Amino acid sequence: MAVFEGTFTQTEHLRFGIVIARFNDLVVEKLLAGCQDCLKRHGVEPDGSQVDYVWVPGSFEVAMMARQMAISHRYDAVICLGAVIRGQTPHFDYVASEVAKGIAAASFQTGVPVIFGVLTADNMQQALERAGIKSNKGWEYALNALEMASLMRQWRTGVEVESYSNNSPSLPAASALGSAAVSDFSVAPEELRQIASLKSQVPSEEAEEEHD
Ligand code: INI
Repeated sequence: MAVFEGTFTQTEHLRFGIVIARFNDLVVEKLLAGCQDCLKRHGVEPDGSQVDYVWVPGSFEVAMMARQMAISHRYDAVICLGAVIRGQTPHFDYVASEVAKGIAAASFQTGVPVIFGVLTADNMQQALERAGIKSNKGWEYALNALEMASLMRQWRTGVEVESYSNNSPSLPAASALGSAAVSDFSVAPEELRQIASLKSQVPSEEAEEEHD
């Protein structure tokens, strides 16, 4: 039996990207502060090399940027921060629905955890209550990112160990190597380089035939 579960303690090698929407800045800056506080308390220095920040105009733009960051494979998790507050027009519904769909797609398509840290609220009071007055959702979003980042590292390591142990003690199965294509966004560039290097060590069928 194998159990995969994220931890919150081994954070020194984790990298995070944070996308922040400027719209409703009063709320979003508090979410960001909560997020940074949580990272710091778990050993990730918010002003250090483990965290990058990208600012966008509003929540509508968040998902596109989050996807770019995820595709870059520089980050173990991407955190999206924004606040969508209901107004007098249907604009709220369009923005809220598009950002939710976009963030889910970015995560699903890339295999990188993309945390949905966009608050939706009926009014400013409700939003502020969730951004520091009662609790700070930004703190929770960072916690979710830490857990998912750690889980994905474990998952990748576990899968690699499995493909090694099922076959030759020194080389993974050729079928396992062949399954990782360059177009597969769930494989990090570093892993692809390792796979390419391992592939070059596996004798090709033609080369083996020549020796027969
Ligand atoms: N952007 C938000 O982040 N929150 C909102 O509540 C909001 N509303 O309601 O208008 C909002 N609109 C801007 C939108 O995200 C885009 O930046 C804009 O439409 C340009 O594409």
